[in-house]
Amino acid sequence: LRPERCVCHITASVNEEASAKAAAASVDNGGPTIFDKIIAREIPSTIIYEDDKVLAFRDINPQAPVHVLLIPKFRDGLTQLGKAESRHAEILGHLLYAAKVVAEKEGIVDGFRVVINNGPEACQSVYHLHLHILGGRQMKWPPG
Ligand code: TR5
Repeated sequence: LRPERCVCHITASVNEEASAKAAAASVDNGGPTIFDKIIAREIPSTIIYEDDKVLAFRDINPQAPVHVLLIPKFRDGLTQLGKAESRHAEILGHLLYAAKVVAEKEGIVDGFRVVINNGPEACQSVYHLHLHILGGRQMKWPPG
């Protein structure tokens, strides 16, 4: 492993190392992301929940038996949590409530974790705000 090149996850997994490099190289340019194509059903994903404001689908590279991404359907400038403004308070609250609904649907409501990676130092790789909902195994603390 080359920590100086792999700034995000120190891992032996080729897939995860590739993901970490991609995250380190990602920038918030405000442009469309792969999640726009998922919302538009232009590329396949396993959607497990949606309402008029949010969409939840399985992460393509799961880090736990249950790993769901929950996103606002209308990004409205929310490329990352650090860009939130007061007008986003309602959707941010709705996302947290929807995370609990998803956890219930997935049968993990008694033990789950919600993660938001914000910016390169936190390994954010897709600049459309998203909550990771993880569960189905014993979590560790502190996170990596
Ligand atoms: O690193 P951050 O916090 O930005 O999380 C982005 C997440 O998006 C990662 O956990 C990726 O595994 C996930 N991801 C990336 C793609 C993708 C996906 N999840 C579902 N489906 C996906 N497709 C079709 N394409 C991706 N590039």
